[in-house]
Amino acid sequence: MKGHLHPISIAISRINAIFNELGFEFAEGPLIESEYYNFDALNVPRDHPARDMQDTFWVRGREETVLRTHTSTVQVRYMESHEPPIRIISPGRVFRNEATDATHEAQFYQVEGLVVDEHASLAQLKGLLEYFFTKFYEREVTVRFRPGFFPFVEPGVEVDMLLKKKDGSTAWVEVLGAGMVHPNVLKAGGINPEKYSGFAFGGGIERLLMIGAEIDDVRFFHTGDLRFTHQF
Ligand code: 2U9
Repeated sequence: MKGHLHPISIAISRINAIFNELGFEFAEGPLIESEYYNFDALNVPRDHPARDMQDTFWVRGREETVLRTHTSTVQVRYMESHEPPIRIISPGRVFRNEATDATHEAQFYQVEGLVVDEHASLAQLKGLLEYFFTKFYEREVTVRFRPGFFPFVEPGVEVDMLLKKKDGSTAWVEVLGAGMVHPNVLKAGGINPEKYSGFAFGGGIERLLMIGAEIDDVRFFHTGDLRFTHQF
């Protein structure tokens, strides 16, 4: 059998293509990051549990250096060097120091998006996500927001999607986190929060694929078992 792309690589290409058409630019950044870009600039408090050794891989022998826990780092760096309007999409590998099970891996892939403009709104965010999911899953998708808390956004929302399963039943499933970019985060990126607003979203790429293909164990993606990868 001929070799082919890994399902995560296929997903990243498709995500980039959908967002590129909407005027989003692809952005990437380092996997080894400073504590500043990973936490401080994102309004994560000094005493937040996410900074614990149990949740974050700290790089031994280097001060204030981590394996990035989200790709939000890329977005802060981009804001520093670009003026609004900003529209970026940043898929990439992230790391969490936690035990592995069917829904957790110590490394996984995230996709995050960021829009900063004079009148960016939650309504635009909802429309954008509905459009994206409808394209990505190639079926009509409805999205709903529930209140959620993440330090880098205010208000924050948990994003659910109404999905028709293979057996014909429908259910709301949680797919992403999102919200309006916190003014402190805009400021850290050198953007005036009085003039501009922003929205952002983030989620796991394995999770997006697991939901679409009804896969029940995230570890399948990283074992290198060709019987799995060849199904995509
Ligand atoms: C900037 C400002 C805000 C991105 C966001 C989430 C909410 C979120 C999790 C989903 C599952 C991470 O993969 S996960 O563990 N993410 O819930 N992400 S808002 O917010 C940003 C990003 C960049 C400058």
